[in-house]
Amino acid sequence: EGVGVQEYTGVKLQVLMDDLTATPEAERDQVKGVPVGRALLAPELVKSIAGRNVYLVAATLRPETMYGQTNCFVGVDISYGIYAVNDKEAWIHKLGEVKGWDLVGVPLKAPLAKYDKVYTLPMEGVLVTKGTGVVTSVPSDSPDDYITLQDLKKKAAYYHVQPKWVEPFADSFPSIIRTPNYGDRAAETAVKKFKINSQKDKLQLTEAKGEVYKEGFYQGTMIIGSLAGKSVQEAKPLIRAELIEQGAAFPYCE
Ligand code: A2H
Repeated sequence: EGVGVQEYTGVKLQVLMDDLTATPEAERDQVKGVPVGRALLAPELVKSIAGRNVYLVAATLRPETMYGQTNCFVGVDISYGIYAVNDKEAWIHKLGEVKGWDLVGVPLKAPLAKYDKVYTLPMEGVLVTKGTGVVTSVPSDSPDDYITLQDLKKKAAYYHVQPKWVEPFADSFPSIIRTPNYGDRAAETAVKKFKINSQKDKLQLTEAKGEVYKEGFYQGTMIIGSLAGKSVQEAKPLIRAELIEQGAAFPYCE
């Protein structure tokens, strides 16, 4: 990690624009009289992104866990910019802006994930100052992701999410790393061990995160994908390189 520089991987989750178009307006939920979810289709925005592939970019420290993605998290009150880029250039020309609320329910294709389609969902602790403000979710190996997904399942109406965005993923997510002390679903084991009831249990979550990270990184073995059987330490840089090679990710430092 060196002198205060974090080496993240920027993972590109592609917005499934066609599926987005098919969403009936009537399915949108309301918060204080304002419709929420999937306003990425606002007409002026559609015009400015016409013909482009649109991605949500998530910064992760665990590229080897991308097989276990079940959804993506955003902060509902964060403003996200939409920028035009290509592989060689970044243009300082903003196409538009969306509130996190308007990304909730947006369908995505996540690289290496077992699902053809995952959804963008709300998370309370997303920091506007870290990475891209987009967190890809791996409930098998991240206690934050696991407990947030369970919260959304239990309180779908409260969080303004549709059950179909959550239920198919919340229990049947794949195991991707085997660990000697925490099993194949290290995050779930840790959430139980530290008696974590919701995403608001910050202190226990910090402890759980540390434990799961150590256990997975130092003692974990991949049980899925092209590097099944290899240790997490061996697999991590190789899977990162594979994602970058495919054009599904890029190195991201801050
Ligand atoms: B990690 P660090 Cl499987 N706000 O990716 C809150 N959290 C954020 C964020 C933001 N704006 N941007 C990134 N993150 C999360 C995978 C993962 C992560 C696993 C296990 C642990 C883990 C799947 N989610 O992180 O403070 C992202 O989640 C444990 C901390 O820079 C990213 O990696 O160390 C991690 O936090 C970066 O946090």
